[in-house]
Amino acid sequence: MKIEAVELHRLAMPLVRPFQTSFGTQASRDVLLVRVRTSIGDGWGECVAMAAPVYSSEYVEGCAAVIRDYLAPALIAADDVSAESVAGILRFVIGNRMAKAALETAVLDAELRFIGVSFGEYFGATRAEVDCGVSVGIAPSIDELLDEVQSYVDAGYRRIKLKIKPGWDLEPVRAVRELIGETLLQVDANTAYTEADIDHLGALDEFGLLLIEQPFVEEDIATHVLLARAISTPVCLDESIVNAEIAVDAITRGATSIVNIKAGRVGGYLEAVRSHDVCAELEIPVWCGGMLETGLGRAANVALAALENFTLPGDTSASDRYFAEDLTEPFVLVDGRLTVPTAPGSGVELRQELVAGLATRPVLSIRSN
Ligand code: SMG
Ligand code: MG
Repeated sequence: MKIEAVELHRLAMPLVRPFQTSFGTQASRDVLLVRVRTSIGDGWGECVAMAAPVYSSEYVEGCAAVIRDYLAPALIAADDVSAESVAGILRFVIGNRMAKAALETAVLDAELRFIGVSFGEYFGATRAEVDCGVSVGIAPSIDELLDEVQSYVDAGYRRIKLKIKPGWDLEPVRAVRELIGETLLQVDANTAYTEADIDHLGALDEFGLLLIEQPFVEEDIATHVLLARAISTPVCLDESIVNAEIAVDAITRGATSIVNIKAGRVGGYLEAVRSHDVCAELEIPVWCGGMLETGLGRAANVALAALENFTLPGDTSASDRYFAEDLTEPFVLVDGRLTVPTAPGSGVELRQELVAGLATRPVLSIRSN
């Protein structure tokens, strides 16, 4: 296909409740959507970067700038583009994986809509529904945390993930474990700890957690190896895993025995599928992470999570966990699961009146000059 134009849409989506992690609190999602206009039709992708560079070095304004100034012009200049060729065309730009992923997803959406194939079919999904977990932010008090967790258990979520940080770890985990009994439970530190905390983190072992996610900074594989040797709770990497090769390296070094896969973090769904495949070869289970996506990004995540080796429930929660009104038909939890869309491409349609109504900037259209 030929890419005729790339449009950037910026929206503000209020969250149903503020989400606090070890790196800060957000009350609203600063959403960047990308539409590609191509010779075979349009496609949409969602950029997962946060408003500020606090989860990763990428952030929304930076993604919009690198797409506008480098990535979109390169795609528009290419004679022939397919989803498979996007990564190669954009390789001259270092990093910026979340920005690249949004574009690749939009191109894939256009391509698959044209040939009538869904994301799930294209990725190799082996199930029609996926088990869902929910990520629970740091709360103002243990009582409020327990109320929130109970509401998710009542809604049917199959796994609870607690955000932790120094000063908010053993006590909330103990209280939640007592509340939820045998329900699957895991924790996510978003890099808030250091090597000096290894003994302290060992105290989590008594709670029978599925895993502890990313306790140390993303570049530090070595300290994760030390922790994995010191404690019985499985260590799982998120921020550190930026592509399939890094996943293999971290696994073979003993830093991670379960992997969180986020397509945006690894540069797109094609690389996410490759990451899934290499982990499967090494018999390492994976699960699908989340970045507070709208229904557009959620549709693709649910399709990814339907691959064989996604054996643990993902951070693929229902629309009402995040937003009062989603940008697509809402994803609704049924028996703790979400259904994989089967229509071509992402399989969902954006509610254009909402996309326009929630806009925070005019649409930016990048075309050849
Ligand atoms: O999409 O349900 C979701 C959020 C899941 O906790 C979640 N994501 O480190 O895994 C993670 C975080 C990153 C985003 S926090 C604002
Ligand atoms: Mg995480």
